[in-house]
Amino acid sequence: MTFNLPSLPYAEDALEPYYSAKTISFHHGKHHKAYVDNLNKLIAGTELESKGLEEIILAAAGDPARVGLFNNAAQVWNHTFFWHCMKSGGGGKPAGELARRIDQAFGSYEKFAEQFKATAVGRFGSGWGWLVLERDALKLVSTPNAETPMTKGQTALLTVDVWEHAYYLDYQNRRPDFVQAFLDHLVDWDFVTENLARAK
Ligand code: MN3
Repeated sequence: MTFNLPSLPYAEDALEPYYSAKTISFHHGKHHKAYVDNLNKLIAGTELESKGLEEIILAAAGDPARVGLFNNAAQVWNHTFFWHCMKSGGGGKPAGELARRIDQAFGSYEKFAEQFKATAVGRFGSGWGWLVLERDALKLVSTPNAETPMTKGQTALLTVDVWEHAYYLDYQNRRPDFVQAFLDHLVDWDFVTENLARAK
């Protein structure tokens, strides 16, 4: 099986002015594509060639001989998931069952947002900030580099990419401003709601 770069769920300029077409063009067209290309090279001619992406990630996780394979496969998954976490006109408070679950877990949307931001901004170096479901509990976690929640038995609900390539063209060194804009203007809560429903 050869993996293809998945199409974006919106036009490259759909998230302007909070996430520029220039950033998306490089982030999706160059960074995400490079992970796909590397993954295809690494599985070519191996027993993993016929496997699905999640199966490859779980097979390579924690294997010192397959670090490169894990990194590229997990980054393909993380980026595809990340693109769907955003939409034009997104952000702000969620509604319905998801809002109730967030209030229950964190006290209020405002407290959730504060902790999500602290988790994502506090990740030293490259990585990801996540809202996950673990044994029916909502949790905020961050992962370094390509690490992804599925290897810890957690279900990803929402993520923000905090590698510098994700925000440097638009926000330079201001990671907190990027995460704030992500929360206020970009999050697709319908996607998060679907992920939560699917996890049950
Ligand atoms: Mn990235």
